[in-house]
Amino acid sequence: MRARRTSSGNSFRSPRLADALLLAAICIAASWAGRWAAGAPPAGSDANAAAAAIPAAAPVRPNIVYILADDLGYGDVKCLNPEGKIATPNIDRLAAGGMIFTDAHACSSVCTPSRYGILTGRYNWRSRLEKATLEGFSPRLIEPGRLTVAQLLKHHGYQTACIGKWHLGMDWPLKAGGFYGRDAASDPITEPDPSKIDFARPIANGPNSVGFDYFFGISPAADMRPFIFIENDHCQGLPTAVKTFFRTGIAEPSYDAMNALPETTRRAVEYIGRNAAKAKQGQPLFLYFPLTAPHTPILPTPAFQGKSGINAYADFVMQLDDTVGQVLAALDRAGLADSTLVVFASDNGCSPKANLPELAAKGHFPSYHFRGYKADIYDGGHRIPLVVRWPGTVSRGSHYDELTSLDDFMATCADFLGEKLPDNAAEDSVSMMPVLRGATATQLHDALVYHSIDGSFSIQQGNWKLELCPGSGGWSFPKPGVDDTTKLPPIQLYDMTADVGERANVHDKHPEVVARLTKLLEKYVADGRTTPGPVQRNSREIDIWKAGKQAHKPVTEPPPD
Ligand SMILES: [Ca+2]
Repeated sequence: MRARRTSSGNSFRSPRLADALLLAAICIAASWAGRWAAGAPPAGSDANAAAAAIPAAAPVRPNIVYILADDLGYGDVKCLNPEGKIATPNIDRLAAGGMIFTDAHACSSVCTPSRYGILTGRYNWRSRLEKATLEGFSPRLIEPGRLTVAQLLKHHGYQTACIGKWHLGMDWPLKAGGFYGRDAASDPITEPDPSKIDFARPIANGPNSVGFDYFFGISPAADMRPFIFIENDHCQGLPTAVKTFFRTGIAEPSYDAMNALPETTRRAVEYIGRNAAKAKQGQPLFLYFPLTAPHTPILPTPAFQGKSGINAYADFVMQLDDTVGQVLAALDRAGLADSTLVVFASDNGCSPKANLPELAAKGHFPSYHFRGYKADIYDGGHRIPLVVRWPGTVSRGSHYDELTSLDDFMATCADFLGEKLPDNAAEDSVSMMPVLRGATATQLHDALVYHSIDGSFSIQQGNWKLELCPGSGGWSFPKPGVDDTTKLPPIQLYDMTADVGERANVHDKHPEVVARLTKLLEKYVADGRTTPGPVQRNSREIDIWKAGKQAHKPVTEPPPD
């Protein structure tokens, strides 16, 4: 049941012919994109073979609630880390009612790229974002014409909403006319002068433009300007104040970051209640609920302050768990629990901002026994908690222990809808339906690719994990630009079965594995996809060695913080 490629596409063709074929593929794809945008009924296409490989089943349309924590570690939930010291009864209850994934990964170890992967089913590094994340005023990241899972579901009659932290960019109107950075092709984290932005005019190309009927939340991470709530395409008020919530920036005067999680939770609960009747009458709901916690600013409300007996981060995780409980209770009240697919995941690993020494002093380890944290190429960066509850489909108390990607969500939805995705959509997404239906010996992926904050690449196939950088690729030791890595090998190879903590770099003992995985990664990049299907074009030129080479130099100057 592995997703396998059936042809390499461009290895034997002349460049001109390859370009012509690509152009033809793009034209077909554009035609498909137009049909989706116009809301035309789905029709046959070349199959997404990942979905085609799945045994046929009658299409279903469950309600979907996707709760995405922000920077929650694998070891922060008790159901994955029994030795954890933070009580997470609601997430544990969700897991007990469904399936827990013990080897699930975000495609990246930071926020923006992981979200791109979840909503598009395409590896983040194929987008224009070479590294790092977007900021609050960054232009939209999801490419025009690219199909998202929200559009897919909307096309099948879903009510769709995004409530919470967007962090995928949107186009901000300028007082002088036009939009900031609409045509910016690079350097997406360069900030504009906020005084030039017209906050009273509609924002373009936000969540509403990629399939969400309704949006309420914030543009960037909870500690990034502008500190202001946005409803659909309008700011709620004007950011005439300056406030500090971990970082300093312009703010709407009444905005309080401590209120971000309670307010979005309240709105999510309201949304479920308000739309339950329509959901029961044939318009299922898709609520994408990306939380603002436990990302910085770590601001638990007074009701949770001190509750963990550990530190503020642990209190904040308890509040996050309570949010999960409120959503589950809303589904119960609305009579939707039995007809709803609930996903709980995190976009990347725990951040060192959680105050790791304080947590360790109480015996709590947010990355469990994995190496590293948020931003890193090590598993602590991208191996995340994933729980799926779907009564009647997913067995209670089940688990899946093979590699899974959050990017698999879109192909999974297409599969249970009975939809065949266009060739230029969800290129790296594999349906999880066989596993969800109980075939837990199924191996969904031949290999997975990971990406760190500095743009370093890693690929894992079976027990072997290859990292194309000398250090962490993120914030842990050896940190690029901070720690001298010149005495380290330029690459790392770990045996994740014998050495799950990624301590013994065995690249020199297994050159054949290094060569095989490198070749596979190069093929994945060149093909523009990892699922079977016609070659697709990446949104930028990709050099899998660039970040690692940059990190493998003597440190000559202090890095930016
Ligand atoms: Ca995050």
